[in-house]
Amino acid sequence: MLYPILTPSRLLCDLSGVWDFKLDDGSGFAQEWYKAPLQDPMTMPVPASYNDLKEGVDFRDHDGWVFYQRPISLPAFARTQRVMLRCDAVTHHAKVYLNGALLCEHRCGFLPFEVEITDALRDGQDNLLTIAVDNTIDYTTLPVGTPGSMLGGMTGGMGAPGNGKHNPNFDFFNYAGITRPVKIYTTPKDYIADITVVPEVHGADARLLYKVDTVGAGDCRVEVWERGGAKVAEAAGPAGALEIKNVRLWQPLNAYLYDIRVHFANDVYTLPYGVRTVRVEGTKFLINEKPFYFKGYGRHEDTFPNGRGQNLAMNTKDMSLMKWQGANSFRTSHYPYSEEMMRLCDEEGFVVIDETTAVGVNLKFGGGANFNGQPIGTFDKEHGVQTQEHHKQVIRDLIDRDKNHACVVMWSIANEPDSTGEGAYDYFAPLFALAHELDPQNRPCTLIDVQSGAAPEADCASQLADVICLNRYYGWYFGGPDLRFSEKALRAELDAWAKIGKPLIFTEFGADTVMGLHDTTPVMYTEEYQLDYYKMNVEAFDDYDFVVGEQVWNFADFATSQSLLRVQGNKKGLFTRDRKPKLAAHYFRMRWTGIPDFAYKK
Ligand code: BDP
Repeated sequence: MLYPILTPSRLLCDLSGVWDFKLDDGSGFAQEWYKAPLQDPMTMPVPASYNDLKEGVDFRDHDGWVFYQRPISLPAFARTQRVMLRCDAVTHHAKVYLNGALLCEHRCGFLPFEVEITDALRDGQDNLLTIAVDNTIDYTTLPVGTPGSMLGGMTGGMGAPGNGKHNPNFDFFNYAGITRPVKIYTTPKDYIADITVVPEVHGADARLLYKVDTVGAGDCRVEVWERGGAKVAEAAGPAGALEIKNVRLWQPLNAYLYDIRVHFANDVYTLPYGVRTVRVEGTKFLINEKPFYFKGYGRHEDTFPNGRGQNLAMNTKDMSLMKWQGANSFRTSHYPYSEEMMRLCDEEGFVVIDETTAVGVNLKFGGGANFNGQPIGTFDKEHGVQTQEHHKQVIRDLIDRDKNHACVVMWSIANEPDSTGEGAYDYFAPLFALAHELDPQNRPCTLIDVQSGAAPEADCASQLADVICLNRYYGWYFGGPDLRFSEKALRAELDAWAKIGKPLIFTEFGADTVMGLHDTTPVMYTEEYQLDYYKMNVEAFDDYDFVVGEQVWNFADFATSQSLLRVQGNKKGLFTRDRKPKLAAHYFRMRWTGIPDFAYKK
């Protein structure tokens, strides 16, 4: 799916602004709120999560539907073209109405969808656009939630179950709303529907294999331009090869992007494109055929008061802070990030592990889920999660959106699923196969492995993942505060994974730390303990050649549901939520600026 841009043939209008808004009181659909202007609406900015923007726990924790509304109109000349309405992200389930009629419905709160509105728009008057949004999470959704009537879930045993609400089976606040922009864009009637480009590098030169999906009649021409410079390659036809002599590669932290300009009939579209290769060989992760070392973070799209709402300024600030520390990569934990962020990573040379919305596919959290007192297996056909088909759809849509990004070097199929549970292999094997089949670049795929204590052989990640990615909390949830004991256990586990013969990245390790808590004896939650915790962990990583990366959990403190372990949110950030560094942020700055991006472990 193409990112909407202004081109000589396409118009683009951003509908960001203040919309009318109302929480559903249970009568919204029965009374057809989408057919007329909302009665007594509140104001609400788009894009943003709504939760932190008005006061009161009932508002913040609203469970169910809300309605957003605004008038839209277009000048008649725009309607001589094909007019599309595009929502970049509506969390989690959207119903879109124009003038009272349902245009489309979409599930998945972190990926775009669009619908043609050329014929639905009324000329010469305002049109009433309503977007109803549902934040419900349960055993059929990704992320997974626990129905309020059920026991279990991440907050299981802490008072939440039984309250009639849907509780997250994951550790971040269930922010909701229209979290990324809503846009109208136009195309000619004969148009470019999609572009796919696959890089091959041969010595000093590159060949880009391209395919243009088109609708209608016309000739297709593709050109490659240097930024602000010369045309370096061109080809005709909807599929073919573009030959670039003396190619300038996209390198981590040293990005170079070409502009690929596609012409079809009267349509024109420009795709920024970085040329680089990615593959796994033995226990190495190769970018441009050189062994890469991942330094960086698991993150969240989480700021105050936007919630998960797009925050372009913070994206730029975060990138700057990560570069200041010598980081070169992050994972889009635990959902696809905005397209603006992905484009920024292409521009800035930041390496990304791109994750689906599959978090919480694990009913062992919080002591385990149960049904009438009987333990439930995560993949139990009757009572377990019912997410596999939706999971496939999310993988399709993610790859469709992000397939051309140079920054994306690996797909993460899920975060901390029950990969040792009965039925895990049968659940995940088709998903890995699908991702490999759909990705035109056939990037490596992984799943992010939960600390379960099981042997690697008993974990389907050891068979399915091209790169082993571990979330490990030795010295925190396991063994804390005894760091010496924890270190032994960490090293024992690394010895076991060494036998699998694949590269390994620590995609999470961390300790909650409240900024400003200090002690001469490093006790848990102090900045000194966080520092000692990290030193112990990375010293162990350095002793294992097949460990090819360290991504700290988390870049910044972030909002979560309330529980006994969360002090106004998760405090594992190296930065506070307003991006002030804790002691350990300075430590990693020293460490990472001393570690080369390539050939750290030869
Ligand atoms: C892991 C999860 C992550 C949590 C983290 C933690 O992947 O989402 O926030 O642990 O407990 O289980 O801080």
